[in-house]
Amino acid sequence: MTDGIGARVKRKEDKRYTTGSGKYTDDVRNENQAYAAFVRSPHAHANVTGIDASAAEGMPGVVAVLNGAELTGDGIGNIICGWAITSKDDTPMNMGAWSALATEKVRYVGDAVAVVIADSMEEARNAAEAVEVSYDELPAVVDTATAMDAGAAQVHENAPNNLIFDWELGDEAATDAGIAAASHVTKIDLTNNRLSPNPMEPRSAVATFDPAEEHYTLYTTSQNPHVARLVLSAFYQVAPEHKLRVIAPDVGGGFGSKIYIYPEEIVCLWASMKTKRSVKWTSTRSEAFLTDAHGRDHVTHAEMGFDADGKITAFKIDTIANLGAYMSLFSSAVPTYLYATLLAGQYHMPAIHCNVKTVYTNTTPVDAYRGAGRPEACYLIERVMEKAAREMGMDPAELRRKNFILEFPYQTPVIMNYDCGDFPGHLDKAQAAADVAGFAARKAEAASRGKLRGLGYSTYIEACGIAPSQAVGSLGAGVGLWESAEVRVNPVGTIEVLTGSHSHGQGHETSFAQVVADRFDLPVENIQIVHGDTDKVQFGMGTYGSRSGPVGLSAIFKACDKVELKVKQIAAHLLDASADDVFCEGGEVKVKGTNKSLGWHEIGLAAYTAHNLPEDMEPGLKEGAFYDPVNFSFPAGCHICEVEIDPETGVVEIVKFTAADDFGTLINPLIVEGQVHGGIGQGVGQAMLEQVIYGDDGQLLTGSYMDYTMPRADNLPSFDVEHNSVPSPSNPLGVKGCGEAGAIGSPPAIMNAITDAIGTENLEMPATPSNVWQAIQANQIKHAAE
Ligand code: MCN
Repeated sequence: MTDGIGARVKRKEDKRYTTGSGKYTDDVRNENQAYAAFVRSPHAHANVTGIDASAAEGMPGVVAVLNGAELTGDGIGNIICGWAITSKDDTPMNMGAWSALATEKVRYVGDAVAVVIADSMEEARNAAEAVEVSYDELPAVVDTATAMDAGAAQVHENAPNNLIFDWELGDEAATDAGIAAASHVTKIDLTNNRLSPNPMEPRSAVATFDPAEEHYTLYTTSQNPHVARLVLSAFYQVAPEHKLRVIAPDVGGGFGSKIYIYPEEIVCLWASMKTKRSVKWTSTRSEAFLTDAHGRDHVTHAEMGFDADGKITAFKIDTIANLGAYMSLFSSAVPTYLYATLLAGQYHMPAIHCNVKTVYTNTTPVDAYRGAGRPEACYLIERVMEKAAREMGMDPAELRRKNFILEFPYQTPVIMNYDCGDFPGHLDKAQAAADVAGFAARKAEAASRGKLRGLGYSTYIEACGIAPSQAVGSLGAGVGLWESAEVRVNPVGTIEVLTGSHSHGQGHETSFAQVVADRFDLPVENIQIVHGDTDKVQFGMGTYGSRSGPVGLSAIFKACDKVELKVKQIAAHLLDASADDVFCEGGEVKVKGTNKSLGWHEIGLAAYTAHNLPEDMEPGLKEGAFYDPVNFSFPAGCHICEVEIDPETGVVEIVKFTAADDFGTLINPLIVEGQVHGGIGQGVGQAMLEQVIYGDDGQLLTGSYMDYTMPRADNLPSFDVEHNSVPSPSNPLGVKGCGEAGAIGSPPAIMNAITDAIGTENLEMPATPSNVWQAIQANQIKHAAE
C-alpha cells in the first residue's frame, strides 16, 4: 500500500473540520440543558465581604445561584498542583488554597466567585451581572522580578514573600569554578514574555448528572480526558471515578492550555448534581484571555564561561518564574524539570547550575504552553551563544559547531541522557538551505536601499514523548507516564484502534492509521482511530509534550505485534501452513511460496464465528498494550532566520526562515511539516507580537485581539522545512515528537537575526516596531556618545 509510514497522506479529519461538521463540546445539546455563567472578580486582589444573590435569583429563567461556601460545604476539594517540587533547603512547595469558587478572597481579575444556572445562556449572563458581590480591595502584586520584594502584597498567607519554592539543579561549586576559570564570560538578562494560549475553540464543558444511576457525564475541551476523570474524582471528589464518564470530542486546539482541570469543569459537574439539569458553559473570548492558563513569564540572569578557544566552561542561570495567583496542575514542572533539564542545549557543557524561584502574583495562573519550559531554555541558551560569539568576535555558527555534542549516548550535567543526534548535520543542512554564503551580498544590497538585514541562528533540543514512568515519577510527577492502546479487528476485517492519546489538531486519525496500515499492508481507510472517551478507551495519559508519536504510537505498535501473532496463527490453521510462513501483503494474509491467501474479512470472521480456530485459541481478535519507553525522545534541529528592518519605522520583515529538523522516523511528513509551520507561527508571535500585559493594579490590559496581537499571514514568510532524521533508539518506530519544535527553535533565531541587524543586544521580546525602533535609537545615541 502507498499510504503507510512515510507517505504524505492528507488528513482524514480535515473534511469534517473544514466543512463545519466537526462535533465540539459546545455542539452538545442535551435535553433539559441549562447554562452556567460565572460571576468573576473585577479586582486583582480583594477580600470578599458579601454575596447578595437575591436579585439574580428572582430573574427570568434562573435555576440557581451557587457560591463557594456551598461548594466546599458539599465536600468538593481544592484545585491542586500535582507535581511536587522540593526547595533546595528540603522544604516542600508553598501551595496556596484554590477553591473552584473563591470564598474569602479573590486573587486575580477573573477569579470566579459564584455561578448562575439558568434556562438560557442570555438569562444566565444577565443574572450573573445582577449578583452583588462586596469586596474590600487590597494592593496587588503583578511584576515577576519584584514579587518577592519586601512590602509587596502577599497573595497567599502560607507563601511568605510570595515565594512558592526555591529550587536548584546542577553542581553550583563546579559551575562557579568553571566561570572563574573562563577567559571570557558572557552575561545576559532576559525576560521571557508572558503569552496567552488562544486556541481557536474556547474552553467549554457540558455536565450531566443522572440521578437514577448517580452517574455523571462530562463533555469537555480536554487534551487528556482520562487524567481529567482521575483528578476530578481522586483529588476534587466531584464524583467517583467509575461513576464519571469524560468525553473530549473534537477539540479545536489546546497548545497546552487544555491539559488542566479548571474551576469551570468542577463547578459544572457539581451544579448538574445540585440542579438535576445538564449544565453547559462555554467561555467567551474575553473570559479566555482572563482565565485560560498563560505561558512563559520568566525573568533570568545568566552567565556562560568560555575558554580561550571558545569552548564552554560553565553555565550559571538564575530564574524567577511567575506562576500567577494559584498553582495550576503542572505549573511547578514547567520552570523546573521541563526547563532546567534542557539547559545544556546541543552543547558539551562541563558544568551547569540553575536556580529557579517561583512566585505568586495577582495574575492568571501560568502553566504549560506549546513547548513548556523548553522554549524558555532554548531562548536563553541561544541568545547567550549569539551574544558570546559577537563579544568574542567569532562566527556564531562556528562557536556553536565548536561546542556541539558529537557522541551519544551523552549524559548532560542536568539529568537528561541524549540518546542520539546529528547536530553538525542539522546546521549544515540549514546553512545550505538558507544560503548563508549569499547573506553578505543580500545585506549589502539591502543597505543600498537604506534597510538593515540580519541573520540569526538557533539550535534546539527538546525532551519530548513525555514519559518514561521511572523518570517522571522520580522527579515528583506523582504518576508514571506511559500510553495504552487496543487494536480490534472486526469480524468484517476492518480495524478500530483505541488510543489513550488525544488529537486536537495533530492529525492522529490519519498518522496513527498509517502506522497500522503500514504494519498490515492495508488501506488507511480501513482503520479507524478512537480516542477521547473514558467509556471507550480504558485509560490513557493524553496528549502534551509531543508524546503521542513516540509513546502513543508505540503502544499501538506493540498491540499490533500481538494482533499479528494471532492473525498468523489463524491463517496458518485455515490454510494448513506454518505461522512462520504467513505474511501480510496487499490487503491480504498470504503464505510464502504459495498462492494461498485470505482476506482480512475471512480472518475476522473466523476469529469471531470461532468454530474453526486452532485448538485452545480464544475467540475474538483484539489485543491491548501499555507502552512505557526507556527514555524521552530528543528532537533537535537548527533554525536560521533572515530579517530586513526599516530603521525609520522599526518594522521587521522575516524574509526567509529555514528549519532543519530531526524528528526521527517521519510517519507523515505532510503532518510533520504542518506541525512545524504552526509552531514557527507561534514562535513568530512570541518573538514579534504577543505579550500579556497587566497594569500595576492587576487589571489585564491585553484582554482582546485589539490589544493582544496574534500572528497573521502577512507576518509569516513561506517556511523552508528540511529534514535531517536520526531515528530514535528509544522507541520501536524511531519516532521523535514534532508538535512543539517550531515554537521552541524559532524565537531565538528571530531575535538573533533582529539584534544582528540593529547591532545591539538590548532588545526583549516581543520585537514590535516600537521596541525595535527604540533599540535602534538607543544604540545610535550610545555610539554617538562613545
Ligand atoms: N508525527 C509524525 N512523525 C513524527 C512525529 C510525529 O508523523 N516523527 C505526527 C504524529 O503522528 C501526530 C503529529 O505528527 O499526528 C504530532 O505528533 P507529536 O509530535 O507526537 O505531538 P502530539 O500529537 O503529542 O501533540 C502534542 C503537541 C503539543 S505538546 C502541542 S502544545 C501542540 C502540538 O502538538 N498543540 C497543538 N500541535 C498542535 N497542533 C494543533 N493543530 N493544535 C494544537 O493544540
